[in-house]
Order: sequence, then structure tokens, then C-alpha cells
Amino acid sequence: GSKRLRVLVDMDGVLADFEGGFLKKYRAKYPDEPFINLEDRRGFWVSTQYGQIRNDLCAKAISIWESKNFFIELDPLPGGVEAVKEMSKMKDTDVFICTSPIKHYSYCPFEKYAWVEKHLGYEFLEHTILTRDKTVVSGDILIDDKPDILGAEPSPTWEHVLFTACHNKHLQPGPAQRRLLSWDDDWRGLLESKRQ
Ligand code: UMP
Repeated sequence: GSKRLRVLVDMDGVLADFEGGFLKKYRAKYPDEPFINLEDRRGFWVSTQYGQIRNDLCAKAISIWESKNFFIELDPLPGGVEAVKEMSKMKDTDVFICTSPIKHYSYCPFEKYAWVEKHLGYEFLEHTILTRDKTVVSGDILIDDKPDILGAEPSPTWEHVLFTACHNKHLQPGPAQRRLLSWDDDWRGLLESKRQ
């Protein structure tokens, strides 16, 4: 098929290593506090799982991603930047980064744009969407590691493809939900399947 395709790609947990960056900075700031190895992460919300260990660890976790330089210093996840660059050069393909900033807005929105410029180039800022509600953004596919993507629009136009992450790998995907195991997985075939 040759239908024009609009692909939405999430940032944290898909292009940028939020979980790895969090754990490294949390352990450096709180060396004497308990922590959760990435293999033991369950549930999308890091703060919720830390709060289950001990109540005050929820706020300590949040203090990490509310800090200056947290988002800009996140490492790219393997193959993500390369995949986005390749898909944006494909015929009949529009790629947008679609990411939710935290509400503590001092650093995060700025640093998300800076990360895109640093890793994908200034031109990609034209293709960067910061929104707290991805259901109101239209597209054919949304590649995202969050299992439940809800918002004001009950029937989003995109198909949510679940990108595997430490916190969701044990989840049984919904009956029709497709997964991308990593950027080594067949994302090209996934895009092609939506052009039919
Ligand atoms: N985030 C939290 N709390 C957590 C984990 C993540 O606020 O426990 C933030 C980081 C990102 C946002 O800014 O939530 C998730 O954005 P998306 O990956 O859904 O775009």
C-alpha cells in the first residue's frame, strides 16, 4: 500500500532512557535509601512503586525528575534515534515526537525540546508535540511504553503499539494490542501494515 502515514513516537521509555537515568541519579542522591532494580519495576509510575516501599520515597523519586538537567541528560535508548531519522526520510511518512511533560514546568518542557535538538536536530522541533493528552492528537500509530493511554477523546485515531519497557514486559497485552519489543524489532513491517 502507499497511503500517507503519520507516526507518533513517545519519548520517555521509547527514545530516551527515563528509567535508567532515574535509577542512576536516585542512587547518587540517596545512596542509603532502598531502590528498585529495573528487572523488578512494575507499573508505569515509578513514584507509585517507590511509595509502596516506604511512603516518603515517593517524593524522593519525584525530586529526581523535577531536578534541572534530568531530562536533557537522558541517554538515547538503543536504535531509537536512528529509527526515527530513517522513518522521517521514508516516502509518504510523517513522524512526530509525542511526549507528555511533567507539570513541574521549570525545566522539563525546555529540556525535552533541547533533547530533540541535540539528538534529532533543530529541524525536528517542527515535528515535536508536547501534550498531556495524546488522545486529542491524530495519527495512524502511536508507539508508546505506557499501557493505558487515556484522555478527552474516547476513540483516538491512532493504534497504540506498546513499546516494551522494564515496567510493562510482564503485562499481558490487550487482545488486539501489538507490541514493539525494541528498536531491533520489525518497526518497518509495522508501518507497512498500516499503509494497506
Ligand atoms: N513520570 C511521572 N511519574 C512517574 C513516571 C514518569 O510523572 O512515576 C513522567 C515522566 C514523563 C511523563 O514526563 O510522566 C510520561 O510521559 P509519556 O512517556 O507518557 O509521554
